[in-house]
Amino acid sequence: PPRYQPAELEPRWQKVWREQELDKTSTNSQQPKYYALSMFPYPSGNLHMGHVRNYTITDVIARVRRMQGYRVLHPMGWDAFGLPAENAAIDRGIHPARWTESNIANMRRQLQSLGLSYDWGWELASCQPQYYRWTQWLFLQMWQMGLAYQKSAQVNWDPVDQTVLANEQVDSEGRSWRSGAQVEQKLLKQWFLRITNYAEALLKDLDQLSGWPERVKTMQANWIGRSTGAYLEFPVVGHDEKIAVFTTRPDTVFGVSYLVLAPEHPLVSALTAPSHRLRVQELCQELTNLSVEERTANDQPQRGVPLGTEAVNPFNQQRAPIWIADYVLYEYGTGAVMGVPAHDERDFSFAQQYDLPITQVIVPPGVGEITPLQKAYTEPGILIHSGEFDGLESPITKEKITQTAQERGWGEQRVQYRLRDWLISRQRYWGVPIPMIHCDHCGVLPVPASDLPVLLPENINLSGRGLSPLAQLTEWVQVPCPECGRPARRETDTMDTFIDSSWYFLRFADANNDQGIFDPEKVNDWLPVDQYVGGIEHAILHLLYSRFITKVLRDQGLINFGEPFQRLLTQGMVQGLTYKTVQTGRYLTPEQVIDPQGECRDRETNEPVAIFYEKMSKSKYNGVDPEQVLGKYGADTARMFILFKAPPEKDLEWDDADVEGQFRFLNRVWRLVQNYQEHPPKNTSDATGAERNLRRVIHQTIQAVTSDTTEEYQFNTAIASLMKLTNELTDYQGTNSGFFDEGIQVLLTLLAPFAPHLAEELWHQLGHKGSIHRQPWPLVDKSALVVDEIPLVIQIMGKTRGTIPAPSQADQATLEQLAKDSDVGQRYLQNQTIKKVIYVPGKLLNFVLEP
Ligand code: ANZ
Ligand code: ZN
Repeated sequence: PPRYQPAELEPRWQKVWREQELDKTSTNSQQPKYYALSMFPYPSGNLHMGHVRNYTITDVIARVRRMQGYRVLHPMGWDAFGLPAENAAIDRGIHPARWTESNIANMRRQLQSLGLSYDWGWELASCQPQYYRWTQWLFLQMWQMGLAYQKSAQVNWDPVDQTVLANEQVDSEGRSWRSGAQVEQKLLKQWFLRITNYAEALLKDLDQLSGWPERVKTMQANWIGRSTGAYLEFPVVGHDEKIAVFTTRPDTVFGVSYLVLAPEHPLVSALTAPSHRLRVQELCQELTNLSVEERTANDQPQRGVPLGTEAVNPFNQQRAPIWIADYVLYEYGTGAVMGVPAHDERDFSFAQQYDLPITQVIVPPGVGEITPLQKAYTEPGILIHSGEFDGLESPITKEKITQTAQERGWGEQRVQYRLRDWLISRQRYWGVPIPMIHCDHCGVLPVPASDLPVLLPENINLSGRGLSPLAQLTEWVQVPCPECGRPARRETDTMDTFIDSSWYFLRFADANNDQGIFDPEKVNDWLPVDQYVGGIEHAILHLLYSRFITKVLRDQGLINFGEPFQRLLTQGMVQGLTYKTVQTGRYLTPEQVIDPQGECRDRETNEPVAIFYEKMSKSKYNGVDPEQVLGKYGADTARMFILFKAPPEKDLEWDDADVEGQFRFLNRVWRLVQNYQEHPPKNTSDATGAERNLRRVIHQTIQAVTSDTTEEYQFNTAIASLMKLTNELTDYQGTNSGFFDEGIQVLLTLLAPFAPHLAEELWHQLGHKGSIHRQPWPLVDKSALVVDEIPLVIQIMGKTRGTIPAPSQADQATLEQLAKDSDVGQRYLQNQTIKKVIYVPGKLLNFVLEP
């Protein structure tokens, strides 16, 4: 019999499938739709194991749905703009477009060798003019809706990549998500999208997303950061201006001992007394160059200076000095706070440092004022020193005080979000040009829609970093004003690439449309995405932006849904075996260590080496190249291993022995089918107990694999079920059986989404004509699942004493009698008084005896 040779049969079937257009998207509207989508990759040049895992998961889901009769949209494309292409151009003199094209070609070939069932007719790349034309169109729509605007702002400046970054792209330590550089602050005129208009909707609609991991929803909610509180105004002594603060604790307003403005606050200059001007200017200068993280770091004393003026607390007429300080941010709330040292930690340390009064206005119930106060009391309590509010409980007083402020014209209730508008300007070449024109006479104007796309010029000098490459291209920048015709200038910023990826899932539903962004009917038909699969690293950025753009297009009347992704699966990382020196923390290759099995040491320095699993990466020498695994075992084994090794959300530890194990399993299936062909069993019609048993395993497998691939996504247990069925069938070989044929057919059909090549090959060896991937998904015959006999566990006083075979349909009384009559019963129950019997149906009887 022929041997299992994936290297030969996999490319052969891939060719046949391509010729037969097996993966073409069905347009039969009689079928229910299913949209299965993986996050499209950045074309860096080569697939890594994380990609393989992501796309394999989605592929299995898509294949199962197809066999279940859905018309499935399962597309693939390229998130093709971005800095690496530009940096490659600078480093190696290749044009970003050529570099990107050749990377795409290579990665497409790699994807195809994995047997992923994409309809390549719907492929798109965000760097193609036929795509980014509509990204520009989308921008212009947002401009018209008042959602795109330009403003001067303190922005995050990445000194390595020489570009600004959105807040979302700076981590909690103030580093760039891409270059890792410490981000600086710069005042620049930039383009923004008004995502804050959608803060409430983005938060509220998270409730609809029952198919999303809780963790991701929590991350989004925290990012949006909704606080309810009060907006309160404090008059300033000797000035007409008032200082507005946002506070979540209006109940503490009688404890205000000072006010603080952010150094950037527009009132700082007007409210600074001449005697204080010098020190105020000094501190402002010092602070404006620091990032938020540096300004608010906890490991240093707070920096502040008084302005020399005072405000009046409208509630008790007390005067409060006005300060500026590092811990108040201009970007949040009103850029000013009321300092309540007794009840806020940062205010407490600030007051201690600068000797400001600390007045308790909330005390623990039944305890009273704490003297001396060692730290801020932030718990709820009873109000004191608070005039008409004395004796009330603090939580309910929040509203009372806000209401009082409202009645007397001092303030109002306010909802505040942490979310900021989305900064989309980038001073780089390889991105979508923002389609705007600056005219000295007419102002800022949109490029007329008929002039789209604004093409990226091909002839560009990318010699080094620095000024935006487009800004240096005078002949490209110069353009007649669309309004007055006089010489004007193109906008030279390009868009953040997260805009490209915030609408591609819509375009996939109508990828080749050259008349419009898409046909709304098609998008409303295919969307929302039924299953989206991708990395947890996109929990905030990409998913939030995509939800935002979807809502914008809905409000514009283009589409009829507000949430793009019904179900979201965030797959875990693929980790590789890592060697790292214990003291010096250097990563080593397996070749650089001795005795990797026992006590591991650096071959060169003899330093002890720690062995553990960590996310695969080049710099850690722990990566496994997909091409190598494919070359050795084939795509089917790689797919099986990845799905079998861990549930999809969990991290996966790469293990060569387990890869080998899956290869052996596929070989077992292969041999089973070869034997079956050589010695076909005779069909018998008498259904013996053993035969019914086989049929039950067959249908249990259908049931398990179906739910594991459509409901819970437990591909590992699905494969375990397939292994069990294979074993069962192998045990039956040589026996004549009426159910053996069914068993083989079911095994191959259920295996098809996981190991598509092997299943197809064996299917054809059995003489079938059409593709196994066009077979209907097997259905469970409920009657086959009925068990005649169950093993009933007998317990005495909770201790298992034995198991007896029992009819599955028998009632409790019958089972009790059976148990008493059994050997176990004879031994343990004779001459005993039974106090009660606990029955777990289908499983056990527990006899509780009188002592
Ligand atoms: C007085 C007060 C008393 C406060 C108290 C807290 C406790 P979240 O939950 O993040 O919304 N705050 C307001 N604007 C600020 C800014 N621009 N920079 C720094 N801090 C600012 O927090 C709201 C609280 O953070 C506000 O409530 C304010 O301090 C401070 F016992 O006001 B609170
Ligand atoms: Zn003009």
